[in-house]
Formats: sequence, C-alpha cells, structure tokens
Amino acid sequence: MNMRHSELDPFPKTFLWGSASAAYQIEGAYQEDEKGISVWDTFVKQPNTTFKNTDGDVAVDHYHRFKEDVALMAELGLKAYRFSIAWSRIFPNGKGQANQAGLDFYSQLIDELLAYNIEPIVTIYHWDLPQALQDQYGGWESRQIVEDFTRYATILFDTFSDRVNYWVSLNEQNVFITHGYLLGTHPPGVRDSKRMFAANHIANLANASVIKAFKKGGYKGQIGPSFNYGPSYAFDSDPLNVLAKIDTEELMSFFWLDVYATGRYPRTVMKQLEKLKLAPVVTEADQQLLASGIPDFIGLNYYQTATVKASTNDSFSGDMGMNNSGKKGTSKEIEIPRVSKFVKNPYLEQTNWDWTIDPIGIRIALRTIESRYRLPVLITENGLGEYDKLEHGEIHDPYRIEYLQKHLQEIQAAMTDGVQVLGYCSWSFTDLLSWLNGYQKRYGFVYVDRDETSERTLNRYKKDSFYWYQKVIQTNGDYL
Ligand code: BGP
Repeated sequence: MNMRHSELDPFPKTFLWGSASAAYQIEGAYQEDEKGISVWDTFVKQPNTTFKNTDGDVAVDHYHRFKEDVALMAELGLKAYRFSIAWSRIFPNGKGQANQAGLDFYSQLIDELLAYNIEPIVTIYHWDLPQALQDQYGGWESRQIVEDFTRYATILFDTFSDRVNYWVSLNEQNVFITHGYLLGTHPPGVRDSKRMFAANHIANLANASVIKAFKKGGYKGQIGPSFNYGPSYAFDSDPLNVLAKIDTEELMSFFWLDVYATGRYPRTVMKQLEKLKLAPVVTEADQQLLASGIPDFIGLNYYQTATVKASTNDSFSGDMGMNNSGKKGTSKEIEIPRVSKFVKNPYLEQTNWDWTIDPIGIRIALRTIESRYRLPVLITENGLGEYDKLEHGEIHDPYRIEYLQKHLQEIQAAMTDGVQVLGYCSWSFTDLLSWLNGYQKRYGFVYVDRDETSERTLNRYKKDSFYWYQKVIQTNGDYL
C-alpha cells in the first residue's frame, strides 16, 4: 500500500548497513603469494572479451591497500562489509593442499574489519573459478566440482567461522551460468543451452552441498546464495503479455529461487525443457541433496526490473546486444523465443548503460520473496554504475545519492509491509573493475584514481555519497 514517510517503521537497531565488493574486481595481485590463475584471469586476456580489454591484474590494488580501505569503511561507519574469497588463493589448483598465504590474507582482512566492529559477510564464490578445475574436468560441467567446492568451503568454515557470521554460497548463479554457457560473454565462453542447463544443475548441487555441510558442521552463523533478481512487469493488461510476464519470471528467476528455497524446480519450466530436450539429468539422490541444502536467507542483488511483451519468434540469436560502452541507447532488444520480448518501460528512466532505474522494483522483489518463500533477505548488492568526475579532489555524485536514497526508502517500506530484511550492502564500496565494462562504470562511495589505460595513482577519494551514507548510518536510517 501507499505509505507516508512518517508511517514507515524505523530500521531495526541490528540492521546491517553495509557495502560490497568481489575479489577479482578489487584485489589485483593476481599472481602473488602463490595464488593460482582463475578462469577470469585467462578469459580477459583473450582479445575483445571486455571493454577496452581491461583486466583485473592490478584492479584497484586492494590486496596491498586493504588496511587503507578498511579504515575508510570505518570512517564511513559501515556495520558490515561483503567481500569474496578467491578460490585460487586458497587452492591454487582448485584442490589439494591449502595455500597458507591465501588463508592469511583473508584472516588479516577479517581481523582488520572486526577491529572496527564491521561485520564480515563472506562470499565463497564470486565467479573466479580456478583455471585448473576448468582444464581438468570442465569446471561447472562436471559433478566432480560438487566435492571440490564443498571441500574449499569447508576449509573456509573451519578457518573463519569463529569470526564470520554471514556466508554467501554462490554469487548470482543465474548470471555466471547464463553468461558463461548460453551467451558466451563470461568464461568459459560457451553458447549451448543444453550444456547451460546441465552446468546449472551441477551448480545447484554444489550450492546445496555447501549449505548442507555448513549445517551439518554445526558452525555458528547463517548462509545463503546471492541471486540477481529483477522482477518482470507485463507491458500492459493484454493477457498475452501478462502470461509472458509469468513465463519470464518462472524461467529467469523462480527456476533458481524455487530450487534454493524449496529444493524443487518449477514444474512448468521443467516440463518445457523436457519437451525441448534441454532438461538436466536430475536423479533421486540429487533431489534429496537439493532438499537438504535450504538456506537461512536469500541474498538479493537488485539492479533493475524488466518489462515484457509476448514473443512469437521461434529462434534465439544468442546475442544480447548489451551496452558495455556507456553510450546510452546502444543496447539491443532482448527476446526469448516464444516467451517474451523485453521492451522499454515508459514510466522509468535508464542509466548510461541502459539499466532501468526502478526503486519500487526492489520493494516488489522483496515482497515476492517474502510471499513465495517466507525467508529473510539480505540485500547483498544494489547500486548505480555511472561516470564520475574527480575535480579538485572532490566527486559530486547527486545521482548516486538519489538512487540509493530512493531504493533504501522502498526497502524501509517493504520492511514496514512485513518483509524480514537483515541488512543492505550497496554495490560497491570503492570503485572497482566492472567485469565487462572496464573502470569507467563506477559504483563506489570511494573514487579510485585509475582508468582503462592507466593505473595512475590508485589514490582513494571520498565522494559526496560517502558523506551522505555516513549520515544515513549515523542516524540508523532516520536521515533518509
Ligand atoms: C552483479 C555482480 C557484481 C557487479 C554488479 C554490477 O551482477 O555480482 O560483481 O559487477 O553486477 O554489474 P556491472 O559491473 O556489469 O555493472
């Protein structure tokens, strides 16, 4: 319902005001201290895979500057910080003997955070699979990975769960699987829908296996996957378009969320996949594993919504025509054959990368998760990627403040509605490497002086949004 600001419940005292990052996008030091090579280290070196061929070899050098970065987090007043662990720092070859230097790095980072009372939220997997496992058995296409991923996660639980209370199992399985195996825009660059659904099922098993191991091990704390969920709207009340909206959400969202939260695939999607001979092999033992890996919370990564019309087209081009250049209006219309065509929403603005800006969409996402699964939600990503300008040591980013403020107001409204939200991690804390969009698409509260062509000084500068979020946290959200 429509609520006035004065009618909103205050944020709970325990609300985790946070911000987020991922190892490959910030750390750099890609070959230091025995770190192994990941599939991203390899993929970005192939020409034309990323904007201006950018890579994360140095990224924003967080590996060497983490103390400076954590001090900035403390100055901002963060209550939580979500980061990911690079699997290939812990197991350079994906398995075998753990690398002490890798464990030490994250141990120091966790201690540094705790020294400032910042709650670490640890993502176990944010896309940087050890290349060795890709080479040995095809990574996510082999069931062997279930065991290796579980062993890797268990080492992390054993080493850090005395200090870590929140764990994210897989980050955006829907994104790394569809981009990696259908669109070919992420490693391993495959375009094959049958292989995609098979790899996706294995990733589901790995996710459930790690959650099961966490629960069985009796570790304290909570665990859940982070999922990139943007609700879909029907373009209008034409029943065909409303049906297209339902089909789109089942195929693009509930196909994952249902498995996480209930251990079962949505029947409607599976039936279609079986007809098309695209369904993964799901055994009785698989069903049991999925049912025994139900998370404590759903991690929500929310950026935008989609608006759809029905599609009558038969074939899929496999070309999403994404705008990775930051030139507004250059993305192509996406169409899922016989399901839906993605169209512009006349009510909503878009960013320079053609991402729709829709604060109410996050409330709709939260409400949907609550009514469908009744699980608490930890917002693990939300933010605005835009050009920022450093002038005389300052960065004025009122657009980012407006974006974050409106989304947080809708989150507060969703909580007032009855959704259980544990916390909010903006994307991102410092500027960082955007996987396919280089360094010019900036998300941080902290500007980092580097671009696609030069590492420059890598100095950090606080943006206006830094001071704004500082006030929001100081007042526990009253300032919103
Ligand atoms: C999510 C990823 C993040 C981050 C973010 C912004 O999908 O989990 O790692 O990159 O999106 O996306 P982009 O960098 O493409 O703008």
